[in-house]
Amino acid sequence: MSRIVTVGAAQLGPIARNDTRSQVVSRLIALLTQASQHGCDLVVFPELALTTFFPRWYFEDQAEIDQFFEREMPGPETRPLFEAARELGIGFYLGYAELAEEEGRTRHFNTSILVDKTGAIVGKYRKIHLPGHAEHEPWRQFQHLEKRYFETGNLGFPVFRAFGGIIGMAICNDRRWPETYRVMGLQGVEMVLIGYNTPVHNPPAPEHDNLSHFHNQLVMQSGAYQNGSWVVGVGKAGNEEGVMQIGNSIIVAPSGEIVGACSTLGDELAVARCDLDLTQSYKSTTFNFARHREPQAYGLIVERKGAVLPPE
Ligand code: CDT
Repeated sequence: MSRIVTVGAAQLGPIARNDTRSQVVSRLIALLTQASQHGCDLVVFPELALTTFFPRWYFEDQAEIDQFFEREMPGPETRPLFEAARELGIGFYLGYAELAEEEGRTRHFNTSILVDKTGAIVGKYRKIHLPGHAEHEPWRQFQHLEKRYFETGNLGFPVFRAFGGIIGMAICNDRRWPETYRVMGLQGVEMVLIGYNTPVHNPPAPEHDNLSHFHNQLVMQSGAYQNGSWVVGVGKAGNEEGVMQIGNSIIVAPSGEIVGACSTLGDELAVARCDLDLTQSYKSTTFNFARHREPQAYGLIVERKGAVLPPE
């Protein structure tokens, strides 16, 4: 048996601070059109795909920050993307900054949505592992103020029945945490979609800079293998407002092998035919959770946040 989902990893080159939403959306539609020519069912765009990665700057004026956020989805500038998806019969994953009126207040989330081939939103995820810092740190070459501009996601790690399978979402830093994949793995996830913005340079740990591609691949390949799931990771690439983004977008099979990859630092589409039934040989053998997991031994994972060392 096979259940093929043809996936396009739609990497984006830099987005300038002054680029309009309409300019960016036309780039997304160009990639969607290309994906249609390759027979794609589903296209994955990066995290915060409608704007530059604005948490690299410190802003005090909330109105200035809110310019990077979407108040509705689709809104007037993003609707053409949804219409193109419907006309082409392709679904997509899109990352964006979400401004929501909830619980009587304005809330800010780093969000992704899953849109089906009819242009309908069938899933939403709000980023849980927010990296970086909340206060201005002038010593850095650039800021990473996600902890200032976003709230921690409040939707958990849901999965969705879509595209003939079980699909989950995560955003950027989430991909470095095994819990992300496992919570979805425990819901039978067959394909995890991940958008990201990863700078080559990590100011607190510059000694890791030359390992940025290795770590990107390592976490997604292990997440795929250990949960018997496809993983599609799609980044921003190239020099965005003076900060180099890694790109290195990849499509990973449940074996952990990379079966599709972008090779440039610009807008680029990598395509792979992903058989969701390939997940079964992992989910029913080595990673048969029902048979082999030992949750009674895993309590610390949810009870404890930081490491506590044993007494000397
Ligand atoms: N956007 C985002 O989450 N970026 C982080 C930077 C961390 S630096 C290692 C990421 O995990 O790629």
